[in-house]
Amino acid sequence: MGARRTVLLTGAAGGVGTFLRASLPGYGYALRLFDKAPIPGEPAAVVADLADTEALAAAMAGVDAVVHLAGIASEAPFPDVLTANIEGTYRVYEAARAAGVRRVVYASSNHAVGYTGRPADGSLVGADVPHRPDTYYGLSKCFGEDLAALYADKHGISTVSLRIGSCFAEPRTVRMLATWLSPADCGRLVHAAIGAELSGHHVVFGISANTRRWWDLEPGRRLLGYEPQDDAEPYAAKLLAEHGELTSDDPEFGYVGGAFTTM
Ligand code: 15L
Repeated sequence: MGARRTVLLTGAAGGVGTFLRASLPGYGYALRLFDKAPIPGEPAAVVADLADTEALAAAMAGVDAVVHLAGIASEAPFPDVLTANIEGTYRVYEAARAAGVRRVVYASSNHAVGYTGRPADGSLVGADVPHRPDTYYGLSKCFGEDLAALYADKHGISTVSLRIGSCFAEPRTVRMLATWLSPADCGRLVHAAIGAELSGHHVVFGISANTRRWWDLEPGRRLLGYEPQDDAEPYAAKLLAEHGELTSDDPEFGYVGGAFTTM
């Protein structure tokens, strides 16, 4: 890799994409932006669908890594999820393979394992739990992780799949006091995932160092050197005054995927 690495950001107009457009240049990356929607203030961004093979191939040429964020970010009818997330992710990997790109950072989601229950003994949920999608959306993230494994084994493209919790400017719900990924920690995590010296496919949770977390951050530390700096706890008093503590029979408390398990 050259001194200034070029990173393709798919879904660059979205929520996480917007945070990363702000943070990644600070780590020294040159960003190439791709989204089906125009991005205000970014005239050089490629405005195209992932189904536009030529546009995707051109955007992929010469990049050092891809951060694949594009797709539907919540539950949706299966045909929509199929096109945007399942076919879309396949198209990204095919384009990466054809262009000789060796590293993908894949925006997976906690919803790939959303039906995983909170351990009764207070232990942490590891990144190695089996897939238990809570929605078609979560199922598409399981597919993406398995596709990443296939392209690692067959084509030598290494992927770090980030099972992102709740990446917003601030935690919005009581559940997010545990699942929040701050924008700054998101930048730290993606930077660590782009640069990590590893091969194969690896999965880590993407959350901040939240006092109330119950998903294991250790694999991210060990594999990537990801050291989150933020904690949702300063937002607890306000959110709890508004909503109260979660009860143990509430899916927001009991399942990794929270309310997605009831959608
Ligand atoms: C996700 O995967 C979604 O993209 C996001 O909108 C949040 O709902 C988040 O999960 C979450 O679990 O809070």
